[in-house]
Amino acid sequence: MCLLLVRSGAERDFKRPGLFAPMADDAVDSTFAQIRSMKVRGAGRIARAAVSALKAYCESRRFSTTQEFFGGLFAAGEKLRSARPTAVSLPNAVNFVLASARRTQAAGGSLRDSVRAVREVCDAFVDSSLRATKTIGEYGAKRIQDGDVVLTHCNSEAVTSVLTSAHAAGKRFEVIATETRPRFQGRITASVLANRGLDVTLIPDSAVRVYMRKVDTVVVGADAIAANGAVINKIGTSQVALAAHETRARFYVAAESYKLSPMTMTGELVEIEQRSPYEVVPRAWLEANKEVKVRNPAFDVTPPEYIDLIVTERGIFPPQGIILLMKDLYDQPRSV
Ligand code: RI2
Repeated sequence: MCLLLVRSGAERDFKRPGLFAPMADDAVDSTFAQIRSMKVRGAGRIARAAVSALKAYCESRRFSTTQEFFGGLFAAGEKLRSARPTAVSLPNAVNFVLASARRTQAAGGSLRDSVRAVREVCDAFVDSSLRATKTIGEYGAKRIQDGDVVLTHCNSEAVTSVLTSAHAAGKRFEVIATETRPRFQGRITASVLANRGLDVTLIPDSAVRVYMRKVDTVVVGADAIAANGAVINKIGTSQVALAAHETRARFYVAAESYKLSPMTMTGELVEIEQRSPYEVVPRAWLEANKEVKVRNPAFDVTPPEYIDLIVTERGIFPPQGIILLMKDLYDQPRSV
């Protein structure tokens, strides 16, 4: 798992205390680069990777003063937060650590205690994220029926947790996974589920409407959920939702509560990431067809009216009710 690669790097740095500032910067810079290039991808994984990089910052350097420690930490958080713009799990995770760090700083403890407190909050976030994925699996599995055909799009840990958990509970169902162009994350889903013994069929994205006639339930993940219950997820999700709506297939979203976007409570929009055209066509093709414009939005928005339920680790909500959870979690729009 990508996260483990990042974490093991961080742990290796910690075990070499003779290496100071450059290692700390390496951990943050390399995690930033891995998130940006999608070597580490998936909204939950990028959140945990960023927090693991903050922990690496704490562990791989000897700081002279608390001011130096906190200054570097806030700068690292700022950088990591900007690695990708759409998945709100990333700023929410970083803000969770930084908000706690601000409280620690205000309490005025020793440098040693401050570093330890921040490390502990990083561990707490990663643990709670992994537990949330497991809990979502248990809750969501109750909504999968024997004999169902379940379609999913892209690759979401929350979704694979639901499907794996339903399979482990002895339910017999078929999974259809879309390829998910242009980066083919559907192949990851298909291979992960097949390795766990599930019955999986991979289809091109363009075949979704053809297969939707036999689909009972769609389960997708989320990169961000807005205050009105709209779900921002991998490009193509809204087309899948439209096709599910046409055939009356159930449409579920599986997402940890840190995918809720608090900024949307005050009217801000979620930025949709535009990625390189070379993910869509080879460079040589574009050079030979210079007059063709290529656009590559990474995400789209599924309106709440196409969604039946959002499964979180804090319970299952209709999209119109997600605002209640959001208000519960975020007393102020920008803080966790
Ligand atoms: P989990 C992914 O984004 C997909 O859109 C996926 O549905 C979503 O994150 C949630 O994934 P990308 O990083 O957090 O592949 O459930 O662009 O794993």
